[in-house]
Amino acid sequence: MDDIRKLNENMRKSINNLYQNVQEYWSSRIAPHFKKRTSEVNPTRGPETKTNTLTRPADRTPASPPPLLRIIMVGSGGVGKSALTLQFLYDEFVEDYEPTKADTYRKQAHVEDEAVMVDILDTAGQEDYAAIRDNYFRSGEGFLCVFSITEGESFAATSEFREQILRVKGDESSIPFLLVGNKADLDEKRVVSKEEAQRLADAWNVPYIETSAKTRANVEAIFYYLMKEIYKKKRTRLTTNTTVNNKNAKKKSKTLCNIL
Ligand SMILES: Nc1nc2c(ncn2[C@@H]2O[C@H](COP(=O)(O)OP(=O)(O)OP(=O)(O)O)[C@@H](O)[C@H]2O)c(=O)[nH]1
Ligand SMILES: [Mg+2]
Repeated sequence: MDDIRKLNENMRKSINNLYQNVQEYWSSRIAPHFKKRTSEVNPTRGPETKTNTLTRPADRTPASPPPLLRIIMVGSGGVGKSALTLQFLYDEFVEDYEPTKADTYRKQAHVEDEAVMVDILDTAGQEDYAAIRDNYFRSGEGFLCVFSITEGESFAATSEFREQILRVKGDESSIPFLLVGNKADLDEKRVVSKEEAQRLADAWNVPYIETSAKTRANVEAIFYYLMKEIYKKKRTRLTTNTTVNNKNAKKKSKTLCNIL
C-alpha cells in the first residue's frame, strides 16, 4: 500500500513540475511574441499604420488568409462561360461542348500587389437549371454576364440575367458587373453588333468587352477587371468600417474623459 502511495506522490510531483515548466515556457517565450503580433495590427497605432491600411485592411492580421473574391459566370447555354473560365485558369481552349451544372474553381492571384483568392462559380446556362440560380447569385460579389456575338437570343437573355441578379442582390446596381460578348473570333458569323451591345451596357452603366475563349483575347482582362472592382468595393467597405469604429472609439474615450 505504501509503495502505491509513494508512486502516486511521485506522479503528482512530476505532473506539477511539468505544469510549471510549461507555464514558464509560455510566459518567457510565447506570450511576449504574441503581444508583439497583436500590437503590430493595432489600427490606432499612428501614422505608419495609415499606409498599411492602403495595402492591408486594418482588421486583418498578417497571418489571416487572403481576401476571397467571388465571381459568378452567367449567361445562356453554349455562349462560352466554361471555355472562358478554363482558358483563364489553365490556358487551354476546350472545343467540346459539355453543358455545365455548376462548377467552382479557386485560384490565387494578385490585385494591386496584394494576394487574393478568386473563387469562380461557373453556372449552368441551360434553362433546366434556372430555378437554382437564385441561390448561386446570392453568394456572388461580381458577375461576368456572357453572350455569344453569334447568337441574338443569348444577347436578349442577358437582360433577364441582369434583372435576376439585381432582384437577388437587392437592386444593388453598383455591383461589379461586366457585359461580355464572347466568340469574337467568329466575326463572320456575328449577329450582335458592337454598337448594340455597347448601348445596352451604357444603359446599365457597366463596361462592355468582347472576348474569345479560343484565341484568349481579353480573357485575362475581364477577370482582372472584375477582381479589381470587387477588391476596391471590399476595401472601401473595410476602410469605412474601420473609420466608423475609430470614430466610435474616440467618442467613447471622450465621454470617459468627461465623466472622469
Ligand atoms: N469559336 C469559339 N468557340 C467557342 C468560344 N467559346 C466557347 N466556344 C465553344 O462553344 C461551345 C460551348 O462553350 P461552353 O463554354 O461549354 O458554353 P457554356 O456557356 O459553358 O454552356 P453551359 O455550360 O451549357 O451554360 C463549346 O464547343 C466551345 O468550344 C469562343 O470564344 N470561340
Ligand atoms: Mg458551361
